[in-house]
Amino acid sequence: MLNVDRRKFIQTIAAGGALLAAGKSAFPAEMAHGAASEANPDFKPDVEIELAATPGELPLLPGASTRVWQFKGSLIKGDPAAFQMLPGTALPVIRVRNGQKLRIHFANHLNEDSIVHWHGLHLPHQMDGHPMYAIRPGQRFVYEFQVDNRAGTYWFHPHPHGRTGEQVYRGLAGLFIVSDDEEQAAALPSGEFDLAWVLQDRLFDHNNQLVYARNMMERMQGFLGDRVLINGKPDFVQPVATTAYRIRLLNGSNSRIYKLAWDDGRPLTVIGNDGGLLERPVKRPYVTLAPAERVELWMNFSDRSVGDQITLRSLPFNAGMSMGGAATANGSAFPVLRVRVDRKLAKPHALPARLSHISRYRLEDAVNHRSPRTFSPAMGMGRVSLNGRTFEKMDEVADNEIVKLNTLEVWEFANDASMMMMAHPIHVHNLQFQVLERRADPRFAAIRDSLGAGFLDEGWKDVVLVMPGERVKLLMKFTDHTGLYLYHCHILEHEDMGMMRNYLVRA
Ligand SMILES: [Cu+2]
Repeated sequence: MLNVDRRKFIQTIAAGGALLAAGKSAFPAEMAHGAASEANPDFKPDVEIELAATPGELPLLPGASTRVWQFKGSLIKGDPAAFQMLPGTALPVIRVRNGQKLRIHFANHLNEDSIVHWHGLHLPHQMDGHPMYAIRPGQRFVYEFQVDNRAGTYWFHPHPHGRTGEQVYRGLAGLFIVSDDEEQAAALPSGEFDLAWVLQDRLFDHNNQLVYARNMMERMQGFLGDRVLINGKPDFVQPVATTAYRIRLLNGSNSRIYKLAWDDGRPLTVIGNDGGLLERPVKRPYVTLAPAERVELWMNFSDRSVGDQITLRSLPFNAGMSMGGAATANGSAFPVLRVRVDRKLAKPHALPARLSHISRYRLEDAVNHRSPRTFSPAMGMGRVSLNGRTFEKMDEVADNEIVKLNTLEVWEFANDASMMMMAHPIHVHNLQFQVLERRADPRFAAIRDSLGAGFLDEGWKDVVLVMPGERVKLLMKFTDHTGLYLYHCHILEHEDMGMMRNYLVRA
C-alpha cells in the first residue's frame, strides 16, 4: 500500500544519496540497503508490530541451553491476538484478517544481513523480502502492506541471499495466519481447538548446540537433523480433549520431507493446504509434506478415551539419492509427535461437507498454453541451477523469466535427475498457483510411488514437490503488482547455493 510519492521516495533513496549518507557506499545501488527505513505517515495500519531478529538462548534439551536466533516482538497497535507467541513456545504467530493493513518494523539485531519474506503472501515487490532489500546489522526495514490473501496458514522467515538456510535453522521462523468471512462461515474448530505444529529437524552437538551444514555434501543433499522438534520442542506431546480439532502443520525444515500418518492406520482428513481451505475435505492414507508446505487436518478424538495416545509418524520412503546416515537420511522412519487424550469434553462438532469455493484456472486461458515455459532444476559437480543458471545478481532476469501483468501462464518444472536423484520443492513468490498435471518418468516410478499418494495438488499452492524425473505443470496468474519476484527450490541449502532465480512481472 505504498502511494506514488512513497514509491518515488524509495526509488530515490535506493538510487543513491541516502545510501551514502548511511555509509553504505560499498553496495551497488540495486541492493537498496535500508530502502524503507521509515514509516509512511499517510499509511494507517490496523495492526502495527515491532519484530526483531535477535540472538538468544533456549532450554531445548536437558542440560545446557541452546544458542539460537529468534524473532522477538511486540504489538504496537491492534487486537492483542494479532501478535502472540504460540502458547508455551518461542514461536511467533501473526493473526490477521484479509484486508487488514499491517505495518511491521523489522529490526536486524544479528551480526549479518537479513530481511523477512512473507511466504505465500501476495504483496508489492518492495514488501516481499527480496534479498536485494537485506538490511545490515542494526538497521531497520519498515513493511507496510494490506493483506490480500484468502484465509490460510502462511509463514515468515529470513531471505538474505546465501544465508537463508542458516538463519531459519538457528530459529528464525513464524506463522502468519489469515482469516476471512468464507473461512469463518465454515465454522471450523477455533481457539484452543485450532492447533499449529511446526515441524523442524535439528542436529545438536554434545553440548546441546546446533550443528549446521559442515561440508559440501551436507549442502548438496540438503541439511538433515537427527531430531524432530515441534514448535521448537523435542519429544512433543499434544494434550487434547475428546472433541474435534483443526490442526495446521508447517514443514519448517530446511530439507526434510515428511510422509505423515497416524500410527493406528486411520486416514488423515485434510481440509486445507498452502493457500487455505480446500473446496471439500479429502482423505489420504498419508500426507507428503515437503519443506515450506502447509497442510490443515481435521481430527476428531470424540471416540477416544482419556489416556489414549496416538502417534503421528513419518513413514519410510524412497528418497532417491539421500546420503545421510541411516538414522537421519531423508526417507527414514521416525515418530513425529504424540497426541494424548487427557480430558472428556462433550462438544458438538461436525466436519463441513463444503469448506470453500475455488475457481479453477483453465489451461486454454493461459497465454502460453501451446508452449509452456519450462524450468529445470538440476545439480551436479558441486553446483545447482535452474535452466543452467544460478542466482548471481540481485536484479538479473533472463528473457524467459519475463511475464506480463494480468496474464495467466502455464509453467512446467522438469526435474532433471540425470546427475542426482533428488526431489525439489519449488516455491514461487507473489502468488498462489494451481497444479495442472504431473508426468512421471517411468524410470523413477519407484521413488514417485513411495510418496505420490500423499500429494495434495488440490486447491491453492505456493510450493510443489517435483520428484526425480517428474514434469509438473502449474497454472499461475500475475496480478496487481509489477517488479521482480523469486522462484526457487525450498531446500534452503539449494536456494542459498543459487537454485533460485528472479522473474519479472511487467506492465
Ligand atoms: Cu532443490
